[in-house]
Amino acid sequence: MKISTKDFGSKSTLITFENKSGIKISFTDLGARIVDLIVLGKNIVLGFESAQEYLEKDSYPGATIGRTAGRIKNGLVEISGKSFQLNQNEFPQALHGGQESFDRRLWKFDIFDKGDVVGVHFDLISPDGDNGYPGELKVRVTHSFDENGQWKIEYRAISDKDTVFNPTGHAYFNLTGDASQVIDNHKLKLASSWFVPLKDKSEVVRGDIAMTKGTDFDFQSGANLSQAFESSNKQISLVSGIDHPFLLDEPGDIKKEQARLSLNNLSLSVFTDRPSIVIFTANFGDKGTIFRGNTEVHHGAITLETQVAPGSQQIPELGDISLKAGNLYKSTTIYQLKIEK
Ligand code: FUC
Repeated sequence: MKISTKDFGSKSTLITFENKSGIKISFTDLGARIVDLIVLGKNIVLGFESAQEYLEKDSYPGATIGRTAGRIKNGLVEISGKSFQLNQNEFPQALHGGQESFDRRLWKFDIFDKGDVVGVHFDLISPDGDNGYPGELKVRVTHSFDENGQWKIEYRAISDKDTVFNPTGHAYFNLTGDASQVIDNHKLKLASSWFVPLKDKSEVVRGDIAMTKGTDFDFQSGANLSQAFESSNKQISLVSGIDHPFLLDEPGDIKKEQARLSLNNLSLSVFTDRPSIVIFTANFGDKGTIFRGNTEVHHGAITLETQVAPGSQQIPELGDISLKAGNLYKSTTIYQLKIEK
């Protein structure tokens, strides 16, 4: 495995690993994020060419999202019987941990080399009261990569006060390697019979859970994403694509393939111990962000964000995002690349 580092601007570093098959993956300490995933000559994650571009254009692509992924209605959480007001950066909601959050911070990093597996630990101390969240939270996100094309993300955190924590990774994938290509012919397979409907354009949850069966949210036996993009389903038109949490039928088993995204001979499988995957099909309309010279089209990428589904304040069945003082938070997600010969 080859390891290299270079200056990525704004005091950040780009760390690149290359395995024997020639697959390259790179990360930066700005946002503890993935920047590149280059396979078969294509860079299949959306990314920019400098830290400054992330800070100026959009700091979510590829980033570690925290403290809590997704939207929290009115930015209000109850923790051990007390109510806390979080930063309402998408007023009145709190989105992805509030303003200037994990995705915009410079994390400490430490590269390791175990031969067939290499990786980088990213560490951050989120102070007590950060964007309204109680407790000083020490977070470690470890990205590793191996000779078999496995990219693994491990999250660890500990707080000195009772708090909430529900991080995710926000990589946008486009298996053509080009954000100007719509992903409608990417095939998605997803082990989920249930999704969480949204209330309205505010994108907070409606309060119920719905079956995917018989709807265009059903990807259980695998279907092209055009199934959703051409759909007249009201939940899909509401956000002009998919921007919904899917609940996994058999959560908690890291050995089970929960999702698979594929195009031609390339596939990406998702393994996780989280109970849900939020899928966002980059419903950006004609916003046209430029990623490495390519102007992103509507539906120019897809995220597969593993987490507890946002909305657990309204729908407790979605899971528990509380983290008790002194308890260790642990979770793992794996993205496995496969090239069919
Ligand atoms: C996703 C979506 C949101 C938002 C953000 C950038 O996680 O759920 O709607 O647009 O990313």
